Amino acid sequence: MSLRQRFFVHAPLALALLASGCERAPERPAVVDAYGLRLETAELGERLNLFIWSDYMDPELIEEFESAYGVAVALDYYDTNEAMIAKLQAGGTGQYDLVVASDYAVEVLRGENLLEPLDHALVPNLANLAPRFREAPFDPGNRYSATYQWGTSGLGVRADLAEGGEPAASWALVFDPAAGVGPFTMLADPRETIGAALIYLGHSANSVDPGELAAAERLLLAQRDRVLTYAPFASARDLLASGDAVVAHNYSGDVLMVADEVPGVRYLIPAEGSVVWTDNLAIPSGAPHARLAHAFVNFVLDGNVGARLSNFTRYASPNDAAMPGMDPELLADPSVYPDSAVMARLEFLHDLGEARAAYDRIWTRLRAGAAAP
Ligand code: SPD
Repeated sequence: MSLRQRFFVHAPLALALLASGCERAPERPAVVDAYGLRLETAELGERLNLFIWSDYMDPELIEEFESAYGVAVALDYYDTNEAMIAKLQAGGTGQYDLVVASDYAVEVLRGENLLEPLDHALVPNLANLAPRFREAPFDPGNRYSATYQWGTSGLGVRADLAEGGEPAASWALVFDPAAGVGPFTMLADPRETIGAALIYLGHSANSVDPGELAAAERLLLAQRDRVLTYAPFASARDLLASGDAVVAHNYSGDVLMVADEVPGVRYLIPAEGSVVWTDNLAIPSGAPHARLAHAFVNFVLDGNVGARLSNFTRYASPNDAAMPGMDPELLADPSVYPDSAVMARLEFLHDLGEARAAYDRIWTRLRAGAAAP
């Protein structure tokens, strides 16, 4: 039975005013969903506002949710956690019902009281999450968030265009001029790019040590003239696909999307280490349709939906119940599910608290072309 068939909407929805214009629209029916949860008419609203990274949701799943709950889903996009956080800090919380925030961004938003607690009674499918995603350090017990997808950050390479043949998995491809194999892009993502420089220098991607940060800034400034562009993930993907970039710093799934189309593309996790991350569904404080948002979280955590989501995004699923429906090639791909030796070299980003300002200053100087003090 398809997911669509499993949902039961009490009656067809008739939202438009009757043609006469003076008669009342028929009462909108409540919904009892596939999980036996009832959403009263007043809780449904007409639209779920989802703030999410682009190319991160299968449009067919959106259509299924819309049809099952009789609502529209409006998607608004961002390229970085920092852009999303800035918008919520500037009063955007009342504009969105759901946001997809990375691990450290959940910490930032939570610390500023910008998130609503999750009502677990409305999200029974939380039980589908693998245990490690139920107890993530940034939100133990899923009090405010539920993991959506996870992945790593690394280098997409065009092995077919690289000077000198198959490139080695190393940050040297972008930081050491002698090891370069062609034009390259760096992510327009401050934590990722400053983190990559720190890791190449042998430091933690979460370093707040002023000396280590100064060294990372020097490395990035020395690199800057050789960077084709600081590209958001979608542009980095396109530049790799076109061959304008031979190396592109990017997130795993976005490289793997290109690899599905262009045979010469590989995804490399540098031997020096890299970043591993989770992206998580969370409800902003004051969300206009918080009940509907809970229904969407529960829908995404359905095993069948979770499998289709990962099959679309090419990212790893946190959902144990999704495993049987996942593309076997994806499950077997070490670029998607790295082995334990590679995982041991990866690091999650954390909220840096007061040291956020130091990272902001480095990023601003780097992008503005100003020299370090
Ligand atoms: N195509 C959407 C990719 C979203 C990747 N999120 C990465 C978060 C890294 N901190």
